Parts: sequence; C-alpha cells; structure tokens
Amino acid sequence: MKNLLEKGTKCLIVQSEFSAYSFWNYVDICKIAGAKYPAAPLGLMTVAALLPQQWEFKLIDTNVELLLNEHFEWADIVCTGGMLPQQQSIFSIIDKAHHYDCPVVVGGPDPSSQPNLYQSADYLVLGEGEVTIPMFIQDLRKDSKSGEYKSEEKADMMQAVVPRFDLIRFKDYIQVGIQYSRGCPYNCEFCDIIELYGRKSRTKTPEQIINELQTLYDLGYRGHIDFVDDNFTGNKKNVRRVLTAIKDWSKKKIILFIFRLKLQ
Ligand code: B12
Ligand code: SF4
Repeated sequence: MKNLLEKGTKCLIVQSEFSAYSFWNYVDICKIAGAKYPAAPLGLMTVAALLPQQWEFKLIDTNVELLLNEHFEWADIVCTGGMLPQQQSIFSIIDKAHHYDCPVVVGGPDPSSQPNLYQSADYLVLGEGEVTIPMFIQDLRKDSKSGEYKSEEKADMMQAVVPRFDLIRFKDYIQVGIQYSRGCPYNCEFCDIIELYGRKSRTKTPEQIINELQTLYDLGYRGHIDFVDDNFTGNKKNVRRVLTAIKDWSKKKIILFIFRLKLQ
C-alpha cells in the first residue's frame, strides 16, 4: 500500500445516499428550486478540512451524482460516513472500495453510534472528527493498516476549521449548512444530543462565523444558509454576540450590493 502521508495522496470522499423514503429528501421542493438535494454534506466538507491539506480531494455526493468506477480507480483512500438513513449506502461504498483495493475510513453519527456494524472498514474514526482525525493521522505515521479511534474528549469549537466549501457545486443544493455550536444545556428525555455532544453549549467565536460566511461569499455563494446547531440559543450570552456580528456583516454586504447596483 502507498504511503498515505505522502504529498498528493488522492482522497475520495463519498457522501452516502440517503434512504429514498426519507421525508427530508424534499424531492418536489428540489424540483421546484432546480436543486438535486436539499442539504450539502457539511460533515464531509469539515472532514476534508481536517485531513492533511497536501492531499488531493474529490468529494462525490451520491445524492446528486453517480459514483463511478473511475472515481475508485483514481483514489488512494476512500472516506465515507453518515447517519442512520445512509447505512445501506455506506456498506456498499465500503465493499466497492475494497473491490478496488482502496483502504476505507468511516466516521459520522451512525458509525459512532454502532461501530460494531462497520467493522469491515479499515479505519473507524468515531465521534467528533476534530478530536479523532488527528489520532488517525498519527496512526498512519506509524504505518498502521487499520484502527479504531474514539475519545471522551469534546472538540473545542474555538479551534474549529472552516469546512472545505470549495469541494461542492452550490447549485446542486437548496441550502448550505454552517455549525455555530455543539451540545445543549437542557435535558429533554426523548433526546440523545447531550449523550453525544454534552451539556455544555460549545460555541465558535463571532469571528469564526463571519470567516465562514465570508468564505462562502467569496466562493460566490448567495443562497440559503442553514444553521445546523443542536440548540442555537444554548449559550444566550454568546448567541447575542454572534447575531450582532452577523447583522453588521450582512448590512455591509447589502450596502455593497446597493452601491454596485447604483454603479451599473
Ligand atoms: C442539521 C441536522 C439535520 C438536518 C440536515 C439539514 C442540513 N442543512 O444539513 C435535517 C433536519 C434534515 C436532519 C434530518 C435528520 N436527522 Co439530523 N441532525 C442534524 C444535526 C443537528 C447537525 C448535522 C451537522 O451538519 N453537523 C455538523 C457536522 C460538521 O457534523 P457531522 O456531520 O456529525 O460530522 C462530524 C463527525 O461526525 C465526523 N464525521 C462525519 N462524517 C465523517 C466521515 C469520516 C470518514 C470521518 C473520519 C469523520 C466523519 O467529523 C465531522 C466533524 O466533527 C445533527 C446533530 C449534530 N450535532 O451533528 C443531527 C443528527 C445527525 N440527525 C440525526 C437523525 C436521526 C436525523 C433523521 C434520521 C431524523 C428523522 N427521524 O427523520 C433525519 C434524516 C435526514 C434524511 N435526509 O434522511 C441524528 C443521527 C443519529 C445517527 N445515529 O445516525 C443526529 C446525530 C441527531 C441526534 N439526535 O442524534 N438532521
Ligand atoms: S437539543 Fe433540543 S431536544 Fe435535545 S435536549 Fe436540547 S433542547 Fe432538548
């Protein structure tokens, strides 16, 4: 197997397909909006930003395009994952990658909840990628051919990276997600969020959020942005600061927009 830490390693990142029966596919709304799927794969764009940046990335979202044999022929390593309604698709991506002799890295909510089901993957990177991807990379340095990485530690959102929004085509989606915080101070009995992300609302700084918005803006995105937090108002003091920053940033953009219109 190739030394994966070499410059130019080709990393195929695959967003697995959601079950066709999911209410959340909004099939008709996508048709009206001219999009192929509602939400962009934020988890995997974040994973791409956490992996070695000297790697070459190709992100294929099987909800919007076909995953071809040539994608696997191109790849040195395959990364995939997702939530429960993507499980069957994740299994078939693992099998297909192995057919092409590619090592497979699996992560995300479902593999983290039931890792026993994903033992056929070569590397199981569980929980928050900000904590466990560095453990995986460390193991690659030791030339490990497989491994399972998990931690009780929660990610420090103030150190969070900007997702690799440049790896998708915006027109394929109705919305692009941004995550401001993880965790929730409440304890609703039906909800497992505090088990997964803890009772402390861990927030990014206003500067980080503006940086993410500006990155999307600079990449030409002008569409709907979805804040995908467990509980956006979980830390009331911080949320006021971030909303003020977003309001000021948006105002500047609107003024710039009006100014450009006047010039035309
Ligand atoms: C937003 C959201 C939605 C939105 C998505 C809209 C959008 N614009 O994206 C909507 C409302 C549609 C939705 C729906 C559902 N959701 Co939802 N959702 C979320 C939420 C709150 C945020 C997801 C997100 O973007 N996170 C931000 C990214 C950065 O995190 P991430 O994807 O987890 O990725 C990180 C790690 O998991 C890891 N990682 C992820 N993938 C991979 C891959 C590799 C290779 C590696 C190494 C690491 C890795 O690294 C990333 C960085 O840390 C999460 C809870 C949460 N806090 O994550 C629940 C969550 C993902 N949803 C969940 C569920 C159950 C659902 C539904 C099935 C609910 C239902 N009954 O219908 C549906 C299914 C949707 C469908 N299409 O079929 C569960 C999944 C549990 C599981 N075991 O699979 C979660 C965890 C909430 C919970 N209560 O437990 N959801
Ligand atoms: S995330 Fe929502 S449902 Fe879950 S504990 Fe917090 S407030 Fe309750």
